[in-house]
Amino acid sequence: MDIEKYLKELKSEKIRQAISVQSKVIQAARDFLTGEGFVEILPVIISPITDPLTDYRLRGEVECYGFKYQITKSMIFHKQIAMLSFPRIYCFSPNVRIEPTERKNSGRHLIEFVQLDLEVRGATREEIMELGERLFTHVIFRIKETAREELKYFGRELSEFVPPFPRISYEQVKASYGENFEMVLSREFSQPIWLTDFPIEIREFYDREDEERPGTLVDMDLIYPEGFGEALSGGEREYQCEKIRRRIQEKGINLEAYDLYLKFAESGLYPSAGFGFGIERLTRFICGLQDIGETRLFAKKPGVLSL
Ligand code: ASN
Repeated sequence: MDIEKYLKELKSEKIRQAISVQSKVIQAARDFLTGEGFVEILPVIISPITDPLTDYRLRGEVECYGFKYQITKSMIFHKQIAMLSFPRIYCFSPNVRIEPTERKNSGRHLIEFVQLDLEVRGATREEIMELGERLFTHVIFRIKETAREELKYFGRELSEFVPPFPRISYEQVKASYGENFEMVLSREFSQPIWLTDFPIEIREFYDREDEERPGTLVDMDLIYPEGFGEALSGGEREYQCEKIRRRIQEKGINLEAYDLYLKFAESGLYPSAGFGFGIERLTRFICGLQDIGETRLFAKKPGVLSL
């Protein structure tokens, strides 16, 4: 491990400026969500269940008292279950995703990161997208007011972001922009763009399938402009036990792995919708940084031993 690197990071003016922005982003988001009637819940770090995510991401597992716990990849299931307690929740949720080493220098991937994860009981995708737009514009507005010095340091002029943001479906985007559509889209637009209606094969089992258009999900990503890529990801959720069971099986996942979650679904979950906003990526976008490693202390890049 490169101790010199850490000493440099700890004393780096650039990283300190970025973290100062980040701390103001967190404050602004908290204020906004409190004003919207949300309750902040504390993060879950280990649990018998977590987001399956795609196969190439290895499983982070710990054994405690002979039980197998997974390290949280996202709090998706806990958010859904927490709807039984509160109608609107959010959490600054640390996630660990063991990304392939090839992503080491992508500028956008850390294996340990934090997402602002929220969920709203009974919400539609429309409502949650509108909330996402207001959250984003509120944070940007507040940062322009409270982080003038930091933005000056980065030479960053943030444009006016005016909702509603443009929308494009996955099908349209693939037809017009080809395989590398996310980056092409992100470079082409000057406003954030909503990417909607992902096909069922390329997402996990928990976002709701549109009954009128089988095979298409009622979900969305928000893509930053200026080539910064994905900002958030979310959607409406499957909440009926039978549908969840079928979706798990269609993914070729053993039902037993989600036995505990299915028990909650059997006893009744609310319909809900939500999303997760990556905090380091938001910091990277606001500061205009190429390297996400500069948005936090102790940043962990795929394949690199880090503190
Ligand atoms: N947080 C995301 C969501 O709410 C899920 C994820 O991060 N994989 O949909």
